[in-house]
Formats: sequence, C-alpha cells, structure tokens
Amino acid sequence: MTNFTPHTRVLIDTDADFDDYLAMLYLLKHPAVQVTGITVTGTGDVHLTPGVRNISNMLTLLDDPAALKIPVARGAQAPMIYSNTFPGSDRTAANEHYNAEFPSTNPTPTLDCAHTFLRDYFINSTTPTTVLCIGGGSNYGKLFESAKNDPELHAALQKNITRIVMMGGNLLPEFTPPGFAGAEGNIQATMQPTPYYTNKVAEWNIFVDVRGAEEIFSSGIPITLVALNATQQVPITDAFVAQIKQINNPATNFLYAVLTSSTIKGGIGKYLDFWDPLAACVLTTPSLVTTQTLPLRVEQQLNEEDDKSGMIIVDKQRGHLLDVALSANASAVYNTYLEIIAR
Ligand SMILES: [Ca+2]
Repeated sequence: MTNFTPHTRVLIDTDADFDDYLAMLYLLKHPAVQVTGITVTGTGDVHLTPGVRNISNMLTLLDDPAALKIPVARGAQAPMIYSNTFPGSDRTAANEHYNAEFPSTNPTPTLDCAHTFLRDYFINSTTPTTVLCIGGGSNYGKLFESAKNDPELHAALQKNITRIVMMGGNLLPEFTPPGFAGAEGNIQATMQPTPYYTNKVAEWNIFVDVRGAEEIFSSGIPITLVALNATQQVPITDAFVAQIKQINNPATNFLYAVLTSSTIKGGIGKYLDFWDPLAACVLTTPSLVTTQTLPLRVEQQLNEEDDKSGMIIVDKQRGHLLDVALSANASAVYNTYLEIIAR
C-alpha cells in the first residue's frame, strides 16, 4: 500500500465540500505530512473562484506562518466530458463555506493555473509526492491526458508520484468480492426528493467527470481507491461531532461550525459518511482499511433515461489494477482522526 514515511510530501486536489475540510485539516496537522500544494477543482461541489478563496483562507486556521505560504491553485472550470453537476443548494453552501468563519484573510496570492503549478512541481521535484484526490478526476485527469503529448511531464509524473489515494467510486454488489459488503451509487440519495439524474450506480466524485476518473485509473501510477464500500462503514455520528466540539482548537471549532451548519447537521448520523477524511486517514495509516487489488474501469457512456455512466466495472480485459478499500475499522478511524486533529 502507501509507502508512507515520515515527512511524506502530499499534494491535495479538492472540491472544497464540507468533508474536504475534515480531510485537509487532518493532513495539515499531521506531524509526518508536509502538504506541498492544494489544487482546487470547479467541477465538484464548490464553484471555482469561491473555492480557491476558501481553501486559501482555511490555511489561516493553522496559526502557522509556513502554512499560509502553501500554494493554492485554480484548477478545472469544466469536466473532461459531459456536464454532470452537484445540486445547486449544495454548491451554494460550499461556496459560502457553510457560514463557518475563517480567522482571517490569507495574504498569500493564489495561483491562476493548477496545470502549470503541477507541471512545474513534478518536473522540478527531487522527492516523490503522494496525491490525495478528493474532488473528482478533472484536474489530474487533464494532467495525465496532457502528459501523453509531453514526454518530460509523463516521465516526471511516473517518477515523482508515489501513489494517488482517491476518494471515489463504489463496487456494486455484483462486482464486490466475497466477504465484503456491496455499495450502491449515491447520486440520487443526495438529490431527494426530486433527483434530476436517473443514475443509480455511480458515486459523485466519479460521476462528475467519468473521463477524468478513467484517465487517473489508467495512468500507471499506484492507486488506492477509497470506495463507498469502505466509507459507508464509517458514518459521521453525533458522538464524533461532540468529540470535535470538545477539542476546542481553531481548526476543530471551524469544523464544528461546518458540521452543525443548516445544510449539514440534518445528515449527521443518517446519510453523511467519513468520505474524504477516510481517504486522508488511509494515506497516513493504510491499516485502517482492508483493500483488494482489482482490475477496474469507469463506464463512459451517458444514457439520460437509464444512466450508468461512472459505474465502476471489474473487467479483466480492459480494467486497470487498483487497490480498492472495501471495508474499514471505524473505531480505529475515529481515534486516528481525533488524535491528530486535536494537535
Ligand atoms: Ca470532496
């Protein structure tokens, strides 16, 4: 699994959803992690301009002058294919950072182009980096696609990315190996009572850019896919929220405000899971989940009346070998997370 060593360099790719804040603040506080840059995608939950601003200002929660200097870069304004989007109400809440306050405005300018930042970063790297991908596949999908005509970039990516840990996807019951629980898609669950997509089989991070996800899967880089099969075993509970409140530092006070905001609190203990923070915890502590290595590809075909785009298919002929997290040790995840976020 992840070749995690002390002082592991980590790049984060985010869509600034509520659970991205849980994931990012965990890594930013982790003593063995050096977050070396954050790219923001506008094809997931947040819109790009407020997303970049929010992530930059989030760094003021750390009370650390070095954290303010972490590069934050503008990524994709459009997916590589189709135009699947999160519900508007979810996007508005993310744009407004769930009405939780940042301590101040980060004076460090943000970067205008994630692609330029990532290309320069990897070409100039002397130490490999682990990538946490928690906002869908658009930014890294475009990077891998461009590398097909850019041998210098291709070589740099193969040499300088240790592993990609990606929150996304679900193995439907028919594709799930024996001994693990299958997971249905989550598109419609978050669009009640009037879902406008027919898709019952995909997970949001894959669904918003099915080609971007496939570009990542086929990149040749080692990948750990933290699937819904694992995250559904780690719900965000009232007890977890109470523990976040009790810690009482700037980061956890911000997270408590997010988790108790009007758009989020109704889902605590119901349908909200430890999606992105589980991926962050798996990056540092792979033993929290059980993985299987499977040949996977992403269904690319869109069919409005019975859509299966974004479905993860086990395919021995056309799939790419990924390590898929299929179950999780929930109590160990909460303990690992809380120990670090309390620092
Ligand atoms: Ca996310």
